[in-house]
Amino acid sequence: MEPRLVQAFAARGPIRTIGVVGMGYVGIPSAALFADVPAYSRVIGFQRDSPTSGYKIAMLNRGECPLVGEEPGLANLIRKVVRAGKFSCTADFSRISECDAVTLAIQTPFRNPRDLEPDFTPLFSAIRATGRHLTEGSLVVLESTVTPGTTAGIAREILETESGLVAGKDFGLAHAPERVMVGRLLRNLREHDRVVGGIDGPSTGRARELYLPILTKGRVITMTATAAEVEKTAENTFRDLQIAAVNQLALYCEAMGVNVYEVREGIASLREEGVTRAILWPGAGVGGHCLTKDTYHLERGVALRSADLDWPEGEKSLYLTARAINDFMPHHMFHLTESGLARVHKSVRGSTVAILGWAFIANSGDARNTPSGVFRDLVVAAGGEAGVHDPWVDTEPGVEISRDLDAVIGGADAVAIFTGHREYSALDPARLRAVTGRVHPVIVDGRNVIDPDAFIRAGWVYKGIGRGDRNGHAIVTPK
Ligand code: SAJ
Repeated sequence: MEPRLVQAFAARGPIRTIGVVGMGYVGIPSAALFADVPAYSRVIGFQRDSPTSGYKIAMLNRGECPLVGEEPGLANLIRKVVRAGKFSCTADFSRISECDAVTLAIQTPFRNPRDLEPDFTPLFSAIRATGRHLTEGSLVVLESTVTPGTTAGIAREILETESGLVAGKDFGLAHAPERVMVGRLLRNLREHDRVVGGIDGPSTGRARELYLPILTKGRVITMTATAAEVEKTAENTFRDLQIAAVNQLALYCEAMGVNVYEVREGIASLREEGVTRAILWPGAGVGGHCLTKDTYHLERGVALRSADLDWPEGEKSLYLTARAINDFMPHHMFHLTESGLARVHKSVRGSTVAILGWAFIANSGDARNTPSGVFRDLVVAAGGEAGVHDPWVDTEPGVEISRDLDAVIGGADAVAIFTGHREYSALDPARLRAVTGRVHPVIVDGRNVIDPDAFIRAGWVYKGIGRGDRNGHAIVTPK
């Protein structure tokens, strides 16, 4: 006798109508790709008609893309599927009842950047709205990054309570984490392997059936729902760990008078099969909305099962230590600035510090959880003046960001490079020193984008992350 859920899927027949809840940077390209699959007859995008996002409904129904920034191919694909009548958007969640499968891609931001508690409210209300209109034989897939245990736990409970149906018997439930990068959404969704985990075998199989048609190069990797949640949070935890490992090495190299980039080149040269070292790059800190939170999701997931965890007595989680090291880097940039100013008998108090780069990542306008913000707060708290330059970021609430480099550097006692924007790799040391109007201005390189010797020769006091070989240099007064 086939399990009840297999029978329910069979009675429903192949997936034809798909619901995508959350018209954001994941939901929109997903919906467009599903709608472009001939085997799928219709895709309905569900979006709350809220003051901040309701406008997307009308835009999408006109075949327009509401996402800002360059997303190759996306605008044309949306226009194509809307004109073909295969994709439409609505705020009417009762139409979930028409869907054979429903995916939810709702942001899980922090309540506030300090307390690292994720705000699941938007996601849970979307799950509730989905449950209210769920029908027998359908499939629900969570795509948001969540704490391991959420899909098979609270999400399942909400869906069952709202629908009166039983997960694993009347409807399928799975987790399929997104791993897209802004600027390459369609490519990532088509080409990245897709992790898919159901609460049971039939749910996994049905979710695999859902995603397979949109993959061009990627394959589907199946596992349980909780394993898929662990995989997603761990893939970013491991990246954060790799960055922390090289940041720690940079701090050690500074203390031992060594150039971390020479050391890094040697380590990276080990490329033989099985002995490769995936050494990344030290820097002024780790920002963004992935690496700054996913470790805490993973830690929260295991904390819920701590009774079953075997762990060395008194030892802190390696992953939380990595977070602490990466979060220390903007503080280290502040210490380098202080020691640079001290060499010319100045302190941060009463000094002007120019911050070059507000975005958390090079050549981007994305400033979410930027380390530059931590540094700016430290300068202001110490009684300094902070100016910010960034050629990519438009606006930031409460922060004045200038696109005029000379205006920000003019009168600066110190300049701190926080983001590796391409505009900062060709700075002219002599000209910039003249712009500061200082005899020995301080430059602190947080992304290894300038030539220390060129700036030292031009009369700057140089400090760089990982540059133990230069940070104590003799001060030169150009002729
Ligand atoms: N960073 C370093 N050193 C490095 C790499 C990054 O300090 O060697 C810093 C960056 O300056 C930035 C932060 O870490 O402040 C994050 O950089 P990132 O390149 O990891 O960019 P994210 O945060 O957009 O990470 C995303 C993630 N993708 C998803 O979650 C879908 C991550 O899993 C990807 O590995 C990463 O993009 C990527 O590889 O591009």
